Amino acid sequence: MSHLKNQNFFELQFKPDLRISESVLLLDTTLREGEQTPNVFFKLEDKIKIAQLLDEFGVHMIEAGCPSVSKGVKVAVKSIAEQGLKAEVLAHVRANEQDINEAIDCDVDRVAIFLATSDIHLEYKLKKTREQVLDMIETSVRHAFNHGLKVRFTPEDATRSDPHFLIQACRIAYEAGADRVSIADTVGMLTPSGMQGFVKFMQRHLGNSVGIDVHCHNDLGLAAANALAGLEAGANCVHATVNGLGERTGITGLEEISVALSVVYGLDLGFKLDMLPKIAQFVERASGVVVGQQAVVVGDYAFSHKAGVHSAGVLANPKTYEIFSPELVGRRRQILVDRYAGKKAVEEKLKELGITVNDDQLSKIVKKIKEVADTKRNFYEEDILEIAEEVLQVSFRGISPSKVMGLISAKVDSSYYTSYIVRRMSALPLDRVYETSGEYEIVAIAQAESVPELNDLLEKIRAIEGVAHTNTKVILKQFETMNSNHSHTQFV
Ligand code: HCA
Ligand code: CU
Repeated sequence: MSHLKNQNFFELQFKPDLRISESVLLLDTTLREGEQTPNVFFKLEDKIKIAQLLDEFGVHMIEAGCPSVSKGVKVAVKSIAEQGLKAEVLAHVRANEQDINEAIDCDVDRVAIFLATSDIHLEYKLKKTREQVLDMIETSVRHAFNHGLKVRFTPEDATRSDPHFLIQACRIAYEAGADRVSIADTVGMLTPSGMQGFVKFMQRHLGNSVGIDVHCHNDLGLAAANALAGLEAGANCVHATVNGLGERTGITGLEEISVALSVVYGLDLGFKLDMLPKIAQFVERASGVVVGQQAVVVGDYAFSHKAGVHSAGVLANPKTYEIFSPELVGRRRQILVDRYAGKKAVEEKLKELGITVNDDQLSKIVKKIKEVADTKRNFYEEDILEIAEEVLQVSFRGISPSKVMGLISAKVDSSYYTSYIVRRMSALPLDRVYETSGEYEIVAIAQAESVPELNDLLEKIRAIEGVAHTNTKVILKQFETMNSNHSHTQFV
């Protein structure tokens, strides 16, 4: 029952025959590929929480980890398999019986057995002949299948493998019991058209009884595009991680692929897209890998409009500059005011502050804003108020900035490294974090929409292992100084 929610946008792509089947599956591998991101270590509780969030979001498969990596990883895989999730739970394993037995101990639904098929991996990494590799595939897949596990086979570095050997390997895996194979673009070298050709080639030689996964690395920034191209060509499972985590530059992001499937292809796959900010934030904190401000869907700036022309358009009809509404993904749009702003944006901002003006006053305020904002990088809500006071010849002393600022000092337990705590704190939505001398080792500046939100942030800091106690000062008023240009807060 595939339908197009957004006919116009779709038609604009000049490819009305573009379709992705609504039976497409989404596999999340944040806990396996994502934990292969440099410096990432997920605690057991965090892994369970991430799996629960993903299950609630609606992913179809969760790749929970590779049990042979360590005892801790194995415990996590088993714990996730025991959660009774709707999603199919997988263990990622090498092509040997011991790895598979460890997965069997974990009670997972499926194993993803991976073994490289490219000559460069065979020669330098595996030091095995093609015959040996085929033999390992056959034996390991059969072993897992005979133990009642569903099996996916991943020819690692598939995209650099000899196509005929690749097909041979996949056929052997299929005959031994695998019902899916994964096109692993391990080094992220494909382009979208290359991926399309690849999927079609695989289908031509393997037939329709084998499901095809696409696993796209982002080394050239093409992971999401390649994944979509693969699905368009007929692959029916896509791999993703929250915030695009993974080895090196990561893989396709859950947020980008799930939203694209809904917005561009009009598919209703039952995902709770409005959970994305919460999931992204949880994984940001648990991983310590900060989400960029311009990240797709979940970045701070994803729904901010700045230039006057843009803001005016969006205020008249958000579709002028948004392909989907922020509410779809649980966000809100922001209209920014600085020297780029025009009358519409300023009028809107003043309205938010409870100030109504006539057209003449508005023009004067905008003119003055441009003058003042031309001299400095950061332009605050106080600045707008001050300008409005001057132009309107009234005092808005009763109006305080809509954001609450706090200066938070944290004392570090002597058995922890300060740098460890700073790193955890850096993943929180704080403006700045400083390591300091004196009684408190860390000082942070935070901005929140409200006092309860500031308290919430404080709770999160206190919850960091190793934070002994905190001391918070709420900032009542902020003053400009000679050097304020490099100040760090900006009211929007
Ligand atoms: C890796 C393996 C893998 C496997 C992908 C898959 C890859 O390099 O660690 O099983 O689909 O990128 O080849 O992540
Ligand atoms: Cu990978």
